[in-house]
Amino acid sequence: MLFVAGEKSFYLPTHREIMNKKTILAFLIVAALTYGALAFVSNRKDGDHTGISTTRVVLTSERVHQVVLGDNGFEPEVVRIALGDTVEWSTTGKEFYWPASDLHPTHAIYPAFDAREPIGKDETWSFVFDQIGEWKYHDHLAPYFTGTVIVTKTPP
Ligand SMILES: [Cu+2]
Repeated sequence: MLFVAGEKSFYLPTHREIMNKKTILAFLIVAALTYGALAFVSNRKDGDHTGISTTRVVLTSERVHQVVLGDNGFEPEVVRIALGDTVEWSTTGKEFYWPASDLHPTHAIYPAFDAREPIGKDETWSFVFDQIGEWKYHDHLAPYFTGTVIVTKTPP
C-alpha cells in the first residue's frame, strides 16, 4: 500500500503482507531445522554403515583367548568364553605340546578339539569352540597337565 505524504512517498506493508513475511520466515526456519535434523540423522546412519563399528562388534563378540602352557600347566587353567570364540595355546616350555579334549588318549568327548599333532614350542595352536559345554582337556604329551574351557551361548 503506497502512502503519499507531502513530497515523500513511502511504502507501508499491509497487515496481510506482514503476515506473509512472518509465515515465509517461519517456514524457512522450520525448513532449516528439518533439514538440519534430517542431515544429523542421515549422518548417524552413514556412520553405522561405514563398516567400522560393525567390524568392531565382530571382533569383540568373537574374541581370542590366550592360554599358556608353562612349567605348572595351563594358565589360566579355566577359561570362560562365548560360543564362536577362539582359544589360542602357546607354551613357555622348551618341548612340544598337544592340546586335546578328554578323555586321554582317545579325545572322544570333543573330537574336533584336538591338535592331532605335536605343536612346536614356538608355535601356537588355535581352536574355535562351536559347541556349548564345559570342555576338559589335557596336553596329550603330558596328560597330567589339564585345563577346562567353559563355552556359553553369550559372553560370560
Ligand atoms: Cu590325550
